Amino acid sequence: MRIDLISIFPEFFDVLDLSLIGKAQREGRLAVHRHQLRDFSFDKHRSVDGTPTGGGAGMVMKPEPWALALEHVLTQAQPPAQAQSPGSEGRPTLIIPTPAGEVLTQHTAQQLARTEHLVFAPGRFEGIDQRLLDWAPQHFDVRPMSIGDYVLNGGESAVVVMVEAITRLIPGVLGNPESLAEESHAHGLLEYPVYTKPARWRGLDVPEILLSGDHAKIAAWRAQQQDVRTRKLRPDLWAKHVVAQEKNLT
Ligand code: 6GU
Repeated sequence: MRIDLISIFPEFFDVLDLSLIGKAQREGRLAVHRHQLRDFSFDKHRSVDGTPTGGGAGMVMKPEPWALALEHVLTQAQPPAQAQSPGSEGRPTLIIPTPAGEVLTQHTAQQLARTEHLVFAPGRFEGIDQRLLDWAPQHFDVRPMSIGDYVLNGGESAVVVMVEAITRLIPGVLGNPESLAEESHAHGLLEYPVYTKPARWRGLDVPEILLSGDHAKIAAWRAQQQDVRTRKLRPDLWAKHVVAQEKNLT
């Protein structure tokens, strides 16, 4: 997978060189390219923002530096000779982080993990001029995306979250692929509680069933714990799960 990150703070993404995502890059499963948005602004101050037309607070990002940066990414990623026509398969996906976007879910992350090329365009200030979003579908599958119902100062930290959620699902990135099947949200439920040695710690015991060696009973207990936890902590997920189960039975 190729990932391009365009920002006025490209250093923000240095954390992606750490841990499993850094390892995936070194192993060639993933190529992350960072771009300084200001390199595509050519006025004296390399400015990327302007006052909102029509008035109002804050600043709005100009569309032209973004368009030039995105065109640069397109030419880097696909030599012009092989350029694909608009509407064809294999267009890169352009993710625009915004609290006004579709909220990222495990399902979306799984879908995005199967794409060849992701481009992230995190804005700062009050956001990017709407015309950039109106122009971009000529070249990209555009997806405005949020990571939850709260507001961040800029999209960069949301990009780090999204890249981590997506890239860990690429085959070979995670050490133990079995953890993917069992973790929270993989099947619409929260994960069961986990324990390690010692069996008794500060007067607290590991549930006895986990020491029984009876794998069927342990699996049943864990499934029941997932139900209990999800019902209690995430009634919204539980309601969806119940509906999905009813559909499967009929
Ligand atoms: Cl993607 N960006 C910003 N600025 N705030 C957010 C967000 C994104 N997702 C939740 N809040």
